[in-house]
Amino acid sequence: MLEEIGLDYATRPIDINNDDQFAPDFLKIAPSNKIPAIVDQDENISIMESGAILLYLGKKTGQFIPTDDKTYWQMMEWLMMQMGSVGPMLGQTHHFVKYNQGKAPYAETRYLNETKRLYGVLDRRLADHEYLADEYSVADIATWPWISRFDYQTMDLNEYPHLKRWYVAIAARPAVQKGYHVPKFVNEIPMP
Ligand SMILES: N[C@@H](CCC(=O)N[C@@H](CS)C(=O)NCC(=O)O)C(=O)O
Repeated sequence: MLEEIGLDYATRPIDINNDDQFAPDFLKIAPSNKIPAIVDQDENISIMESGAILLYLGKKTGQFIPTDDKTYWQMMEWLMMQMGSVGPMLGQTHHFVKYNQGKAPYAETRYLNETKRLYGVLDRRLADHEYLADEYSVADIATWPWISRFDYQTMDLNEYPHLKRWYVAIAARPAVQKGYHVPKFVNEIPMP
């Protein structure tokens, strides 16, 4: 998002494997001890939760928040779908299927089934929409990074052609190509 809107920013990596998210200074800006969180020094304001951060930055710069009422509410419903379903459920798939395979077969099946359901929901939406709302918006910006971990989720994007088309198109955006490697290079953008 910060690359898309073109604001100056600096990153402060929080190593969640080292419990940096529980440091008192971080808890002041992110009381729920989760990344990401931002501080806007122009306004002396801090914000946690990716959905709130995206809406804040979109409103601040007048970008990626649709101005037309109908499209605005489409953006809002798909952003909320990410916050309530895509993020939490695919996150559980990462936990059980990628990082703790074999420990809880019931949970692996449950979250993998939910992941497949959500890929299907997104695929059907994108069958007749270029983006989740009628224009590229914070709903796409919130959702794309979770789909970029299709390999962690053992998902084959080729089985979801509309989602794949959307994923590849967004991956080609210069801001995405740059932002993917912030704060540091880990891997190339995965391609189906
Ligand atoms: N709903 C939050 C979820 C953020 C989240 O789950 N962050 C994880 C990393 S992807 C985290 O900070 N985990 C640290 C912990 O649980 O202690 C958002 O969208 O910002």
